[in-house]
Formats: sequence, structure tokens, C-alpha cells
Amino acid sequence: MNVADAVGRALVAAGVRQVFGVVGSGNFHLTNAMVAAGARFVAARHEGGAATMADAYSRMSGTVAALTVHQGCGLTNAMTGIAEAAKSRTPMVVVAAEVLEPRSNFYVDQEALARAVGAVPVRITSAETAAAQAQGAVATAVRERRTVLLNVPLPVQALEVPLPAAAQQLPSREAVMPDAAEVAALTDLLRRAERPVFVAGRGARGHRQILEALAERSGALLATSAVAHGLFRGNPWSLGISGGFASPRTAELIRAADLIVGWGCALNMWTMRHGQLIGPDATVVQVDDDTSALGAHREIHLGVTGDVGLTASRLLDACGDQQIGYRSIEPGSVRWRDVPYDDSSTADRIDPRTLSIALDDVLPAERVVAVDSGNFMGYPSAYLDVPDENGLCFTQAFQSIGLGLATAIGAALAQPDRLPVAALGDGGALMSAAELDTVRRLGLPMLVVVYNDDAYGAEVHHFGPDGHPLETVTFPPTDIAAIARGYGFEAATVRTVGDLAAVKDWVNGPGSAPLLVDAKVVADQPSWWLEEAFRGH
Ligand SMILES: Cc1ncc(C[n+]2csc(CCOP(=O)(O)OP(=O)(O)O)c2C)c(N)n1
Ligand SMILES: [Mg+2]
Repeated sequence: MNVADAVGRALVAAGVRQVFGVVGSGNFHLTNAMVAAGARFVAARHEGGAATMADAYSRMSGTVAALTVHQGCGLTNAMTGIAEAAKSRTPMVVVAAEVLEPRSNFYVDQEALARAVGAVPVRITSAETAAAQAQGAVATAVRERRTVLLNVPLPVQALEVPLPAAAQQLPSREAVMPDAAEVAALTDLLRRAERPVFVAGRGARGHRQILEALAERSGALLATSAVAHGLFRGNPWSLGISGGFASPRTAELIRAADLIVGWGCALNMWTMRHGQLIGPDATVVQVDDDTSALGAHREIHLGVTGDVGLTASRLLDACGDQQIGYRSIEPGSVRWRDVPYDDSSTADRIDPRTLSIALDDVLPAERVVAVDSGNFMGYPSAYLDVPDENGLCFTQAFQSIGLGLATAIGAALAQPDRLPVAALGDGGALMSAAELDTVRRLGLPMLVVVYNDDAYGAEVHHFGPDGHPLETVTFPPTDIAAIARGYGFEAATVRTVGDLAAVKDWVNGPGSAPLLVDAKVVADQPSWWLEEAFRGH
């Protein structure tokens, strides 16, 4: 056995079951070794897509996926997706071939690339250490929630390994026990609060039950950040998403809270609308198992270092009597789709709100939604209902456009019983169009919805009002439906609600091909969240 085989085998032994990539000579043997050891490999058409597929798969499956790339250019192509994963603390391993000879065409300082985007570089250095170093890479990804770049130099890959790697235990992250004094301090705050609101973030995913029980006991209302959307779905005291996507009623109720507890949630400028959702007299608490996250985005009154589940459970034990808290009010509807609006649809352009509501009605409840970046992104995020915290995959930590389609692919493979929905702008769709091939090749029953305004709408609305020239950010119409048909999709051009009959037919049909909807949307207004974001800046 050589090092390439040993590394592939060790990665799978350590828990990697799903691999995405683009295979070149440098990662050919590594990839085949992972497949031989039992992993599933999905060939993407661009490494940028492969990186985000692995990221989304890890997020929506709770496992650690791998990305495999060719040395140098394979890795640089993947960097945007790797940056997104690293910023989101996605446990993921990037297995990259590497050349160490600076005169090679493929040479680039791969370690520096990893560091530049917050990924952890690791290198396989010898035959003797190969298996342990590969397993160590997975362990770092899982235990420290990091995106790890595992560099495997070509000369090392070819070395003979004397013994096959021994089987080992799968790494896991240990739950951090909260400090008793910090729990006591939060117990006290919860007991005294009259209008407590819990805002659950990524770290709260998987802890619905205990958080609901504690919220019930302390009379708290429940909200989430965008990355935990769906966590409290169906709870009558759930306010939905906190932040830019919050409905007016949700924002009003959070703004009136006297205690805000962020659970595994950064309470960053997006989730707290640049602080505008925090009332002047509100006490702000953060619970996180990573001490460095406490107070990283805003001033907090109390930080509790601890696992969300363990901390909530300690608090429930300590809280004592049931309290009315914030549950004396009538929350009313907190859904965006119940907010009245003037439908701006014309004969040949559909209002993006009308489009989103109609889609919400026609799509099955069991869905997994991925949203790209752009002016349009608030509509699918706020108007499309999702079944639980694995129903929206939100790869927006780097705010890159072009990740939405690959996100939907990774999420679809992680949640195979759900209808995958990719909501994209025309800019993001055209940037990532190569992965339409991957959707079709995998036979995914995906709906791709393009909110097509023939523009980089975010820029148009940012700069248009000041009278700047917009030729660099506006485009002649592109027939994205025709492009999709070329990739083997069914496709529909949608200008009116009536045109959405095609989606209904597709949902009720055999689903033998994915469907792309090229929705020509009204483009004269910036979306509400973008307007607010501009104001915040
Ligand atoms: C990789 C990348 N390039 C550029 C940008 C800047 N940018 C932000 S939104 C946007 C326009 C996106 O256009 P589209 O996908 O059509 O969505 P729209 O804003 O029109 O709704 C651009 C270019 C970015 N965020 N990411
Ligand atoms: Mg656009």
C-alpha cells in the first residue's frame, strides 16, 4: 500500500463518508482510495462548487465531508467555498495534492492559502505518519469545528506504507459543561425577566426540545438566526428568524424584550440588525461552548461558556416555578407572508413576494432550501417555510454570490427525502451554471428558482439612487430557461402567477428531470432587508 491509499483509507476510517471534488492526476489515487474504502464520491464541474457541496453536506448531515482537489489550481478554484466553510466553522477536510517544488507550474503556497481564509493547514510528511496525520485532520475538523486543508505532497503519496492503518474510534466533540456560577447568574436573570427572548443560532441546532422546555418554564419567546431557521417550527411561541429577515411583528417583539439570550448564536449585526433589535434596557446574554465567541460581536452583560444542551438542562433544573414571562401577550402572526403588500406585478414581470408565496403554496412541506446571495435573497429566506433546522442551508458567512446551487446539491444529498430548492439570482445562477450538469447527472429532483432581474440588483439598488451609471451591473435579458434545457433540465419562464402552473405540474409529475424556473421579477425596488443593510452601513 502507498501513502495515497493509506490516507484515503484513514480518512474513511475516521468518519468521512461523502467526498466531493474534481479529479486530476494529483488527487486521482487519493480519491480512488477513499472510494475503495467505502466513501461516496460526487464529481462536481468546478472546485468552487465541490467545496460548497461538501460544506453544505456537512452542515445538513452533521457529519464531516471531504473535498478533494488537484494541486495548485484545483485548490485555488476552491478557495471561495473553503473560505465560506472556514468562516462558518464547518467541520470539513480538504484533501489537496501538493507540489513543493517552486518551479512547478502547479506550485503555490498552499499552507498560506489555508491560513489566509481561516482554514487549518496540515501536511502528510512521511509514510510512517501518514495514517495518523490523516486521522488527526478529521479529528481537528470535528473536535475544533474547523475546516482543515490536508496537503498531500506528490512525492510522499507514492511512498510505500509498511502496515495498513489500524481501525480507530470516530472523533467527536466533547460537550462543554457550564460553570455553576455562570448558570446561577443566568438562572437569576431568567427568573427576573418579564419579557425574555431566546435567539438560537447554529450551536443550538439539535437542541430544540430542551430549549423549548426552558423557554416554556421561563416564559420566553423563541427566535433563531438564519442558520438555525426552522428549529422551533410549529411552536406557537416561535417568532421565526431574528434579524434582517424578521417580519415587522417579530422585530417589534424582540425589540421589546428585557432579556435576550443567544444560544450558540453570535448575535452579530445580521441577527441583531446592527443592534437595532436590542432595546435600550435589554440585558444581553450569550451561551456558547467556545469562550472566544462570547462578546465577539457586541457587548454582553453575561457570557456562559457551555454546551447549549447541557446549559439549558442545568437551567431547567435550577429555574424553579413556571413563569408567565413574555407569554402573556398575543403574538399574532409573525410570518412575512401574512403582511399585506401592494403587488407590483405587471403583465410580464412578477413581484418577488408574490412569486415566493405562490411557490411556498405549491411545494411540498418536506423541502430543503438553499439561498444564494443578492438583493433577492430575503424573499426565499423569509417566505419559504422549512420543516426544521435542516430545512434551510444558508452559506452566507462570506457573502459570496454563486454558492447557492452547490449548496442545494450538498444539502440534497444530506437530506435525500426532501425536495431540494435552490433560490438564486440571475448573477449567482450564471456564475455557478456549470453545476447544473451535476444536478442532472446525479438525478436530483431539484427545483432551481432564478429571481431574474437581468442585473446585479444589489448594486443597482445600492448605487442607482445616487445617479451613478449602472451599465457595469445591468445586462440584456438572458434566457436562463434555455440554458437549463441545454443541461438536461425541464424549464419554465415565469412572468405571472399563472405561469407557475408548470411548477405544480412538475411537483405532481414523475420528477424525472430537475426543473429550473426563470422568473422574470419586478426590479424597481430594493428588497426591504437590503435597504436596511445599507442603512446599517
Ligand atoms: C463572488 C462575489 N462577487 C461579487 C459580489 C458582489 N455582489 C453582491 S450581490 C451581487 C449581485 C448579485 O446578482 P444576482 O445574483 O442577480 O442577485 P440580485 O442582487 O440581482 O437579486 C454582487 C455582484 C459578491 N457578493 N460575491
Ligand atoms: Mg439579479
